[in-house]
Amino acid sequence: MNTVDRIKEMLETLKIFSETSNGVTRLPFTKEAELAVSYLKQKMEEAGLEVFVDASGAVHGIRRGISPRKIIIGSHYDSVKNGGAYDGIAGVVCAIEIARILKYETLFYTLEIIGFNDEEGVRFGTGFFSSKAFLGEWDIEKLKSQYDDKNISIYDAMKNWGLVPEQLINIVWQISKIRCFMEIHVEQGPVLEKEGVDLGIVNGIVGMRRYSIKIFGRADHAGTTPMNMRRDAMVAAAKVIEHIEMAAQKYLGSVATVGSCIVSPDTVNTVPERVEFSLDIRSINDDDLYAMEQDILIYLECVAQERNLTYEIQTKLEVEPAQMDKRLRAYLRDSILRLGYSSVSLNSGAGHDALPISRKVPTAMLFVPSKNGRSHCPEEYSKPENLAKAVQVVINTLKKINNEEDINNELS
Ligand code: HGY
Ligand code: MN
Ligand code: MN
Repeated sequence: MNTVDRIKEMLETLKIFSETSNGVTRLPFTKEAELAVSYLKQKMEEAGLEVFVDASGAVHGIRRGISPRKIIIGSHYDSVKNGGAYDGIAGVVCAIEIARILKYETLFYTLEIIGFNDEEGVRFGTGFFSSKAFLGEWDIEKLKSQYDDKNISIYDAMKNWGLVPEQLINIVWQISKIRCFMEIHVEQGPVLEKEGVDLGIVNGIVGMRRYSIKIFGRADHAGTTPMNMRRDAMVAAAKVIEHIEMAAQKYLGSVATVGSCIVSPDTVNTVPERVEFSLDIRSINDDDLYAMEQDILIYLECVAQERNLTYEIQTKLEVEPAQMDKRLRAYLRDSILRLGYSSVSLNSGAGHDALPISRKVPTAMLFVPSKNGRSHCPEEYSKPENLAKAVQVVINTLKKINNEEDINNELS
């Protein structure tokens, strides 16, 4: 069996671990996640790695090198709801394949493969759970303040899954012990396919901010309440959501999405008293991110005052835009050229574990083309042949890093 076949087989198997048959739904701290983790553990062991699951639910495979300093390669194993079979998990599978190919090679750096947990943030509206845990950005109070739609906190979901939230503190990375982090990921957009290239080298990743916005009005009879006497939370939310689209269009390259919306009492003949909706805004430019946020919040305040409504905003996620490591990008480009593959450099409109990690660790991302640019849907697809090319490029890059001049100085 070759690399392409093994990637195909692992992805075909992993997509079974899903709550839904229409696309993949594998949310954190669920049965599906547990099945995926045990399969990943088995594949990591077959690749000759020492395997463990950490307090965040991330699964690790380690190959000790001459030095305890490590090179980490990985991506996330969770998915969105009714998502695709490649987002995140394809990067984990490629990382395992890299370890398998290098099974009998002793490298200078220790190689660590990681399947990150809850990068998407779909269940609790947050995001980058494991990667933020490695950076020491969670505390017990935060874990207890974020809830899913069944009112289960991250803290309780972790405990129900057999984890000990208090042990998150023990998995915080010693940054000096890490040489770099690399992530292979499907592009999730149309650029690479349109350019007709094999791979994409990521320059920068957009900054992201996520909020939960609740608007409170008053429930009234839909038939007897005159239009000028209503405090209709739904009409207000509709006006704000339309303004959100307009605000995003002002800042070229920025985007804003309202992906979920809950109305109550949610009945056909009652004026809505409460609307809760999500807001996800992104830009490669941090100033635009801030300007968009202010633009939207000021408009929300105006609508609330005009219509005698109240509102609450909870910030769920805030990550600045990031540039990938120059030297690693050069290594990737050199490996691609020597292998005779084609590539372009591009920014990522999608968030990745590489985004928070790159703030503290030299980080690089390698993209693989997405068919029709589609992602976060059952139609998501990337060719295993291109994933195999990414594996080869990262292996060659790993070897370059392991033969860097300062290592030779260290060894001499
Ligand atoms: O939302 C994103 O961009 C990523 O899929 N987590
Ligand atoms: Mn992803
Ligand atoms: Mn995603």
